[in-house]
Amino acid sequence: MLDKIKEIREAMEQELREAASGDQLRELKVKYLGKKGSISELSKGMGKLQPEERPKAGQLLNELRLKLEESLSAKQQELAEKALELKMAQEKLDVTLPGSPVKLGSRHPLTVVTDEMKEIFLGMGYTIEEGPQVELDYYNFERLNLPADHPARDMQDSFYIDAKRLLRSQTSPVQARTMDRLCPQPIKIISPGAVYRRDDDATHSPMFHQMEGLVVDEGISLADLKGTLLNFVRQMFGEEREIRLRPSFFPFTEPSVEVDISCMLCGGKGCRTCKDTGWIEILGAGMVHPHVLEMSGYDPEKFTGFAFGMGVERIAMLKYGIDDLRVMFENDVRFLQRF
Ligand code: 2NM
Repeated sequence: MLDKIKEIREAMEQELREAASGDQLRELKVKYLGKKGSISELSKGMGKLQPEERPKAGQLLNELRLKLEESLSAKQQELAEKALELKMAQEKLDVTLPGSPVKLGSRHPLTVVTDEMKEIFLGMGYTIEEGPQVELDYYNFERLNLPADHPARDMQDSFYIDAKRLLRSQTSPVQARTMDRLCPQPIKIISPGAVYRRDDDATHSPMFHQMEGLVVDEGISLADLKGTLLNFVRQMFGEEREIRLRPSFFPFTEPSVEVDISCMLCGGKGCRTCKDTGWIEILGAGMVHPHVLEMSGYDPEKFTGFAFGMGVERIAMLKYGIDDLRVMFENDVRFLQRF
């Protein structure tokens, strides 16, 4: 029995030294410690020993079992360490290598300009109003004093959805809706947003953006309009800018004006952008027509108001010196990266 134990012990130690994988270790464990393993088999043979031999043999067998369990776990740890070392050597990272640059997107110039315009008017105490892009012709035309036979109502010029609805051709219907909602309170709003017209060339897109403004209160005058626009223009294009108002006509304002700014490229001397006039047209405006006020319930004897409207694309093109509107909607990354 003792010889047998010694024999098994030596074989086991040899095999343990030679084991090179987790699988082999598991096999050894089964071979020696399993139910039918060598050590178990020896234990079963204990009964056949002389009683005085049993304690010694039992002790040796126990030692053998413990020794094997210890060696197995030591060997297992050793193998795991080796595997990790190998893995780390193979997967060596050079953290000093230069990084590859991450491409960042940027805001679209129209977003940049729209935000800037909003900030300027918010700073003057305006609030922002939005409304539906699919609009009733009643709000888009009728409420802005455009009678049924007005040329701007031509089917050829707008995108009609059905007999009564169309894609709004301006943001003024937002202002008519706001007047309905707030009358008889005073109003001070801007309405930025997309508008739609059947146009498509280097200076016209079927979808573009407008920002209109509306102020209604007692005692509002054309001088308030002029001061407001001068303030806006100087914040947007520089403190040196001047404005000039020329008489014009819109069905929804009376009187109506077109507003020019002194050319920011030549400072007024004359250049290609201002066609040698020194002035660039940037927006339309006027005093809200008494009938437009009346249709929302405001008493035009008591309330007056001014309104203005400008194209966001046009402002952006002037600000960034862009001469073709279409680049705004082509999404060419080389163009967008400039902003
Ligand atoms: C413009 C020019 C002049 C305008 C008028 C109104 C309303 F609803 F109050 F009557 N909203 N916007 C207006 C006035 C718009 O765009 C060139």
